Amino acid sequence: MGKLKLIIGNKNYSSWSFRPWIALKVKRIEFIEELSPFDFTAGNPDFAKFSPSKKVPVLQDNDLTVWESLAILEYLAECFPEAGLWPEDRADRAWARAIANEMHGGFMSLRSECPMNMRRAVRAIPISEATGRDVQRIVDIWRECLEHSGGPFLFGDFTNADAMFAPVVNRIAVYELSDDPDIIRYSEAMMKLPAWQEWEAAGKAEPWTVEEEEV
Ligand SMILES: N[C@@H](CCC(=O)N[C@@H](CS)C(=O)NCC(=O)O)C(=O)O
Repeated sequence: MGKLKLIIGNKNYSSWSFRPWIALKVKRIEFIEELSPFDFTAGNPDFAKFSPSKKVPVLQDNDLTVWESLAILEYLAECFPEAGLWPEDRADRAWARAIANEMHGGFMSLRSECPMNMRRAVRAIPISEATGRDVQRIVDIWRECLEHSGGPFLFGDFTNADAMFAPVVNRIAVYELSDDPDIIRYSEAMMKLPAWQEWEAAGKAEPWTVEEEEV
């Protein structure tokens, strides 16, 4: 294995890029980062040069290209078994994978109504019933995991499950979607991570504004 390179989009908005990035940082896995900003109206033609899906994130390991955030997290877990990217216990591991997949394929309403935005001032907005149901399901998932593990992260230590939900932590905070004390405690633990702080500061300092993402 050579030096890993992670190609990401705008830190302020690219929720899918945030997932493998925060996992790599929290687990102190060395990697080179390359940011290729996206432009929603025209798309970024550069993405086609390195990404089979023309989307970010993409992980390059020498000649190997891995795309799709969850596939990247799985690859990292295989390459770095000592990092504990999935829980050690087999049942917990299955559970963590189930909720990571639920996140990857679901919560469309929340994702489209409340885009991740690291620099957004905290302000509630009216949300649809469908988004309310998405939030309730996420609250239930997190509470069940935290009750079982005791926290501070979903399965005790930080795992890929937390990485997959990291952008939702931002959405719940900036759109004021939950005042449940367990959810606030978990969100604070996530947002206090030095890796989180590093990403957020970089996102806030970016020059690009994507109107479609400003709700
Ligand atoms: N299912 C993909 C989603 C990737 C994705 O939608 N990435 C967005 C940025 S957050 C993107 O590249 N958008 C550019 C475009 O659609 O042109 C994953 O998990 O990585």
